[in-house]
Amino acid sequence: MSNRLNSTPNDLRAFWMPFTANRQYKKEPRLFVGAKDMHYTTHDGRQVLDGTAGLWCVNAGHCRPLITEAIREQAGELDYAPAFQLGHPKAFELANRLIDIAPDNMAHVLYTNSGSESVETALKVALAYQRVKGQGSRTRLIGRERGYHGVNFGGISVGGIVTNRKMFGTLLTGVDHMPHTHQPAKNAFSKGTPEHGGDLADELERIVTLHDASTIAAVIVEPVAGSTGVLIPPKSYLQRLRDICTKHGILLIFDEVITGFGRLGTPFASQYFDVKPDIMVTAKGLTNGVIPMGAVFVTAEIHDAFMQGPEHMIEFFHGYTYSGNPIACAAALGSLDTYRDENLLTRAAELAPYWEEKLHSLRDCPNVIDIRNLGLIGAIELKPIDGEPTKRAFNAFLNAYNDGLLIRTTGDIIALSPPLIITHAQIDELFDKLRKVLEKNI
Ligand code: PXG
Repeated sequence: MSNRLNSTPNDLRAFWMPFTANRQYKKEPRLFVGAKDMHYTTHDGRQVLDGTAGLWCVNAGHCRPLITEAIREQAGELDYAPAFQLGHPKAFELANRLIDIAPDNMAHVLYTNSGSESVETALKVALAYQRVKGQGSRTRLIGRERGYHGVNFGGISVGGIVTNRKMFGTLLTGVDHMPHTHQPAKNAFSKGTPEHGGDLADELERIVTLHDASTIAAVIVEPVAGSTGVLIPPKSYLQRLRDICTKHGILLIFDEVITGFGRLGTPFASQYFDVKPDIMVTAKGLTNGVIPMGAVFVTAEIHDAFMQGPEHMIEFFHGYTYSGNPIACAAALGSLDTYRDENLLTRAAELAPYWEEKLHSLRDCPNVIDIRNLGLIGAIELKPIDGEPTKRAFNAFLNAYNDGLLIRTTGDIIALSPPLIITHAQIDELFDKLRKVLEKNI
């Protein structure tokens, strides 16, 4: 038993924080104690404009009444129901509501508790699908360099961010990676989808030729890569991936954890690009980030392939204690109601031209080597300080935080993804603040 007498309530040591510079943080802590709509309140009583929707998840803004009420009510009515062999009404209602806004080939939903679990679920569905279809030799999974698919073993195996992979041994076997699509020499300062690089999709053909299609189960990509520092797919790239997958009987998985729920001005990126995956991975905006939850969408063809054998038998040996947790479902329904009532799933399309103009106006700031955008996403790539990679962007993050603006940084890239309720005046405020930070940060 821990000796409680040794701990003090405000001691920061016990919590080993995720993806955090723990030693720096604990010397100079940054805590949020409240939030409303577009703003956080810090422990020292300051307002911080949320330029990142938390971690790309608070799409409707903070502490929205329909969501908080739904959670409160559900907690008092049905707190938990076993997820296996039993159910509760909201899990079914939510699945139907999700299918209503999904790309029209999506027919069924599996629940998870995070983006990482959604990725693992999607990869397992893909492998098992090939097997139930009698194509058990299709075991390979293809990801992409610089891809981010969460932090679990399947996700880091198909992912392509070296810092997230290198400490963890051999990972999943039978995984290959397509090249990333970042070509700053050709595409720097592109507005929207870049002109060059659609042909990089043909690298998938090369990989298929190397391994043979009969060994490949699925390809997984983020339609817009987020965590790596925002890489917008070049024109025609996603359609070409789709065509190659279709030609070779390979499943295409879109990881829509950050693009899902309105980020590009359509409910999902699939609809924005008019490219349909076979499996779609989501989380984050599903519950507005308020309760951990993810959802994996699959086509009828995939689902139906499993529905065979004796009816009393479990068709797919997978699921979590908290799959479709009642309070999570209530939070998701409250989020969908909010998105619907305020037209938030399409609002980014209206804001995108103004957002793009203001974002690209920072081009003349010191050390800016690229700016990219799509929907309500923006990225500003900075020239690294010689010998101290990541420091310039981290300094910008600290300065912005101290000046009342929340930004995200990865490497030397600043990523922006505000709640979809942001106003034009708040877009002005965000970029005015950021300009001051960049001008100071040389
Ligand atoms: N897939 C994608 C595409 C993601 O962006 C995950 C899976 C994993 O989700 P969970 O819920 O397990 O974290 C993500 C998560 C950032 C940032 O600042 C991005 C994520 C998480 C935290 C920070 O870019 N993406």
